[in-house]
Amino acid sequence: MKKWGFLGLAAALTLAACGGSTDTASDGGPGTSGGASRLQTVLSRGQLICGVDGGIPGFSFVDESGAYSGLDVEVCRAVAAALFDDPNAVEFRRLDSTERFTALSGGEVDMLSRNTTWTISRDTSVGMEFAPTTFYDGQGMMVRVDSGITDLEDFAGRAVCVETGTTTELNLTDQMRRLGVEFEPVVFQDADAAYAAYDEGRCEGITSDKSQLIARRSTLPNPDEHTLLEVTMSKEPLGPLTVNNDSAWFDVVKWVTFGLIQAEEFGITSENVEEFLGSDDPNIARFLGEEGTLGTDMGLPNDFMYRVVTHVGNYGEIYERNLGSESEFNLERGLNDLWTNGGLLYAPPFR
Ligand SMILES: N[C@@H](CCC(=O)N[C@@H](CS)C(=O)NCC(=O)O)C(=O)O
Repeated sequence: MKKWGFLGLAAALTLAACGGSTDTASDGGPGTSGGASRLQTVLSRGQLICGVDGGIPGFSFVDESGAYSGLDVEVCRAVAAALFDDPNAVEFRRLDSTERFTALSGGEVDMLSRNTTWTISRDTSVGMEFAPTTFYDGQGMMVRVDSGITDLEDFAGRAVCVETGTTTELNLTDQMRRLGVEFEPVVFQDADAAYAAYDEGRCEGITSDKSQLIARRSTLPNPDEHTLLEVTMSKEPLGPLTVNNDSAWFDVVKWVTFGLIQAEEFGITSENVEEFLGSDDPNIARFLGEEGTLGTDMGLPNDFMYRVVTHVGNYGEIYERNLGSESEFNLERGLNDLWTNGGLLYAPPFR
């Protein structure tokens, strides 16, 4: 653990961890700037390499048997299903918050699906391409129920555990500066160490995306002893991403993700997808690859979304399984509902 006693140093280190431009060498191809796209690399390898966190139940979690689960994991499986008709044709690589972007830009992974917030600097100077948001989140603060802490001002002179290389660290600094609260940031690169330190009482609060706090609370020895403050410090749109300058590959990840949302809007699920085959609705016929060339135009089989829905289901099924009513978290859809239900999930036309 590194402990920085004052904000200036912590902020400078944060910028070093999060900033910096990355040369994202493109290998080109149709829709890219020269050579073959990553899409060809992945197809010839016969397997997708997907960067995940692996420590956040509900999003990406690896159990003792080595099995991966969670919404982020299922997005990787959806891409593998589209490419290979096999949701298990994925190798998962666990990446911490600091190493995730270099792993992607260095080609160690094909994509990230790792609770990563879409920000302008990551999209531009860091050299990433963000696919559609799969979870609209916001930053929260967890404290012990018996701490008496009810708002951020109560942190004057108190310690907050936070992970480096994250938007979390930057937002915390901004918020506290705005409020004029002199708190003590206790900075970690490793999430397990951060939560262990919080649990041991070395910090009176721990801050992260609310989804992660809820998920991580479930892994603490006494979850009921911890609560989230009624405060949202930021917007954290989380979703998958690829590197810049390879639109052929980016398009695949982007449109598979949109496809999960569109399948839910059409009411197509893993249970009923067969009933939609031969549909008289040209939108559905195109979506499932029975008409048109939407898949082949992207370098995929034309029925790529049929494959995805058959193996993985639609966005709503993924959500309910991992975060919603069929999970231990029972999180309401809220912003993560379809636009037709008052949420923010909206896919452009498949035509
Ligand atoms: N969404 C934020 C935070 C992402 C992040 O890495 N958060 C840390 C916690 S602050 C994390 O996921 N740690 C892994 C874990 O909790 O297992 C970002 O993209 O910077």
